[in-house]
Amino acid sequence: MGLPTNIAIGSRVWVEDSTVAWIDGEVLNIKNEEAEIETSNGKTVVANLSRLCLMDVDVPEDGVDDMTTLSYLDEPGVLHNLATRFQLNKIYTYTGNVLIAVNPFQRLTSLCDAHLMERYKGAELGRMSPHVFAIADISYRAMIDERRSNSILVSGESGAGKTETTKLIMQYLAFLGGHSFAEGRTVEQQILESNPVLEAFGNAKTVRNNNSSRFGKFVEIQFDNHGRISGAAIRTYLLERSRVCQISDRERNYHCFYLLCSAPAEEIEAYKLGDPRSFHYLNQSSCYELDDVNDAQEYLATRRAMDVVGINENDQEAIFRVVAAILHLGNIDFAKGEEIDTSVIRDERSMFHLEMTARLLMCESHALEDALCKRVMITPEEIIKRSLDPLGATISRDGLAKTIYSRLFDWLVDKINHSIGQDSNSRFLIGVLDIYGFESFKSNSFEQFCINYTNEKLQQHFNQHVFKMEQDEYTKEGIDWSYVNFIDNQDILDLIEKKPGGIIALLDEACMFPRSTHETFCEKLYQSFKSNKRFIRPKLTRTDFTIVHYAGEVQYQSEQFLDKNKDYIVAEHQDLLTSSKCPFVASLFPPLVEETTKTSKFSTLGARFKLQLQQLMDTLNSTEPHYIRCVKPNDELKPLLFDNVNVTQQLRSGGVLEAIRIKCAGYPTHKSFHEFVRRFSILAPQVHEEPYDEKEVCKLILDRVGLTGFQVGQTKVFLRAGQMAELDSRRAEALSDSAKVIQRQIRRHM
Ligand code: AD9
Ligand code: MG
Repeated sequence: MGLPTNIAIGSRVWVEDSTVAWIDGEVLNIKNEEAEIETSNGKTVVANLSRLCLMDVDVPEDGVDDMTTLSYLDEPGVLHNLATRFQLNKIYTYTGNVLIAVNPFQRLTSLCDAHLMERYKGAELGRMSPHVFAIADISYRAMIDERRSNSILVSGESGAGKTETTKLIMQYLAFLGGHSFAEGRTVEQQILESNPVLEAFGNAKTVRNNNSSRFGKFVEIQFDNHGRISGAAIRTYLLERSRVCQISDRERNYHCFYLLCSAPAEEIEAYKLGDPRSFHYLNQSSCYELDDVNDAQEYLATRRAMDVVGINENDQEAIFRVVAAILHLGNIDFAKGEEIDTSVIRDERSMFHLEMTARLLMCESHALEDALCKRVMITPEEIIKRSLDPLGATISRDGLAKTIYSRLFDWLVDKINHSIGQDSNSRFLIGVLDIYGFESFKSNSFEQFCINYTNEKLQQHFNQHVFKMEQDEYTKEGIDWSYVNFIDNQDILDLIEKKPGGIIALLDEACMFPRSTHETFCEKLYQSFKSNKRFIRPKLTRTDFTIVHYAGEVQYQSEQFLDKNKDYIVAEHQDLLTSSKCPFVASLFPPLVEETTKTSKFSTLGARFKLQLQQLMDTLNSTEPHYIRCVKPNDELKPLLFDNVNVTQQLRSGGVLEAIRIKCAGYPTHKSFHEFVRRFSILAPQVHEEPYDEKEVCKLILDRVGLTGFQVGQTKVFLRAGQMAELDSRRAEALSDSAKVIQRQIRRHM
């Protein structure tokens, strides 16, 4: 925040504004703690001094490539710099080693062509304009030179451009480490073509992004001793399962369903498909087509990409047959049976879809009907076949659809991994992480909880890294950093993942007790975290809870937490599909071994996710990380529109400002001796006398001004927060004094 002591009448300042986040203005008057400011849009506003930030008037008109060179590293300074550059199509900006990428929402061909890759190759960071290629290049160089693994972590909210950025990184790495003269399918081609395949099955249109990834992804690219790509491993996280059978208006289901409905006529005929409007899983939303996307062409492109990644013709046929089966499955409706609490297939039409589903999955239609409408209960005395009512049968149907789809997705990932191949001899890799950013909606469920948990983990990793980089710089410059405090988010992570006693552990416990409900679960949370300052019990509800995340408060609705956390497959569904005559379908449902039945009974998604996340963190911790923060300039998905308020929110939740806070806890301003002298020599006029030692001059100036707490390193001056502002205001005074002197002299000579 601002530094009241340095703000005087005439100062150029930033003042908070509800429409543009920060607006610039000039201080007209100061009374007590209140300043009167004339803003650049012609208004006069009054604001408390502590709410103002000084403006750096020395920033070049087209902004700076690296924001750490800004004299005032604060929110308005950062925002203004990004906005200025964005209007000039400069979408990339560094904050130290972190690259900030603002989504242009238009193809900027000059920013991603092959010639450009050539120019970034081996270029020193900072010689070329900021770019994703530069980050990929330093990662690659670091891997070769230091013989250690690197990782690039891409984050940002939905639609911010993570996936597009990830693809650019992969293209660049394929360019550097590719086998340019190789014949046939190369590893790098397979890696690149895995993207369209995974997108067809794991991406969907949402209100935030027409091509939203509904899963997290970590791609590990392996290199041989010559720095050539030798293998890859793709790990995916938490595919959104509910989308398969439930979509909101203006959104779509996974792309593959629409692609298949636009397939060539033979396939449509064989699978009895046709108009997507006739399928329940698609017609819950009125959106079927995407602007600028031709589903028929995409279908063929996906099939070609499948060829490249090594999915054979037979498997491709089976995959799309299963996709078709899911559409038919969704059209099976149930009606009340003759006996109470039973259900039957509703009508002829549903019967047709039941038969189609059975035919496509290659199982008996009677068996399918039973699996949907009945449950076997095993009691110590007897085995009872119980019927489900129509609602129960519908839930059972949707459960089956979700299970089949998520197994299909996992199969694809496994297949791609197998086909690309792992290089077990590879000693270094570059990992690229494309994972969902922090989410806070009106209603937040288990998915948001897991996503935000992920972001807490990554934020901690980021903070520690930024802090360590700062420390390294201090050590290099030989300055003392022992009293720089560092506060991280370990307390939130403890709240979530501590075992025993954390939220995930309590949820697992609740899932194990048959009598628990979301009410009892919440009650338990309220009791356990009564005095935890990261946990809030919201008023007016008995089933919500709020976590104070690093990026802000999120209120979670616990209704579906228990259900969504339970990771089981209904035994009837399992038996049905294990015995499918289609080897592909059967392979999606390998028979359960006794041992796994026992453990899987108590396996929960939360616990599994926690483990996956820990493995990811272990991998990341063994690499040298690089960060890219993607920013979405507006919610309309339009080019050239930069919404300050929206971006500020993202900078806050993306941890960019958090990193700045860490910097500010130490010495936020690092100025080379030369720069420092150039800017402040006016504060010690005698410095022009010989001998001229820049370091000594810097000390002299700092002495003169009477600052304390700063440090002078080997090549730079390190200033504490606010000291740059102090120096600047002294400089302004000195300049105005000397102007007065000159004026006086001029007057005297007139
Ligand atoms: V989500 O969390 O998966 O919903 P992402 O992955 O962050 O999201 P994505 O990369 O899919 O966003 O980008 C969204 C859209 O923005 C793309 O479909 C493009 O239309 C657009 N985009 C993003 N980055 C670029 C770019 N560098 N150049 C041009 C871009 N367009
Ligand atoms: Mg994405």
